[in-house]
Amino acid sequence: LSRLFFTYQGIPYPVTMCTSETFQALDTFEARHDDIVLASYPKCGSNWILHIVHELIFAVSKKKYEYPEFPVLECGDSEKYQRMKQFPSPRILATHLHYDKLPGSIYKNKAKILVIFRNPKDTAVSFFHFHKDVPDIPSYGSWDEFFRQFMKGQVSWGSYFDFAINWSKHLDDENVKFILYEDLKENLATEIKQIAEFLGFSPTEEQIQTISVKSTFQAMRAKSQETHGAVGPFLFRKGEVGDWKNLFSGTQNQEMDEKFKKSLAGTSLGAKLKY
Ligand code: PPS
Repeated sequence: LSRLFFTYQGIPYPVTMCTSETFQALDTFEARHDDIVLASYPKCGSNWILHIVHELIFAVSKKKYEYPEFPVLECGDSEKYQRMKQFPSPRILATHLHYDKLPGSIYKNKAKILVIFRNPKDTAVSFFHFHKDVPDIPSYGSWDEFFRQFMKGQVSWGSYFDFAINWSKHLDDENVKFILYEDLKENLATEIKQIAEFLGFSPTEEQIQTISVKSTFQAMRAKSQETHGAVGPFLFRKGEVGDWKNLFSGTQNQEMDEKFKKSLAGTSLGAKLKY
């Protein structure tokens, strides 16, 4: 599996998506005040939030959001940050990076940041299926093997727990809004309304309802080939809370509970996660 990754500043990244040249170039990236950053560990729901923000922009501006780059900030060739200078505002920048690995201009220029979390058990299960199901991504062989590597942080973008600890100190920062996958599942319209308020958009109640209908798992999965190509149906796999119960053994459950207790239970994030 080591051929899957290259390590940059201590974190494994997928060789098919990231390069050290791009990481070096990222330091020169100039964020704008009206950039919208979506920060999440993989599989916590970033495509969901991306869709909601696209829809909100469309609702308030009537402009279909066009973005000619792969939406993850740290993926792609090292020239992308030059090209991005030409893009109209607001630019939406998804990222799986730690808070302190993002370019400082994001904080200096006070871009708005949505941080999306999902409980680590469902996140791990979603990540496992993604590797197993998508033909172009090497599979881990078995769930047990994936679980071992996930717990060690030997997966793309490293450890969920390190990512969580790193962001945990910044969830109440100015310009940061914390979002939970589980809250979106429970009350989509309310969450969309809060996201709109945070971004300074004022959609009507009717627009919020329309966006909610278009943002359910079923609606997004139905359109997933149109929006995400062949990978769509794998990306929008099941969309549920608690799917971990179908794969975790009792021992694995205990091991993750212990890891959670040791690393996150005392943090503000630990108290917020629906675990
Ligand atoms: S990625 O590859 O890291 O960008 O994946 P990401 O988009 O962050 O997360 C994918 C999981 O989010 C689920 N998803 C949704 N769940 C509920 N409702 C909606 N609308 C929705 N959109 C995406 C998606 O199904 C993946 O989770 P799993 O558990 O694998 O189904």
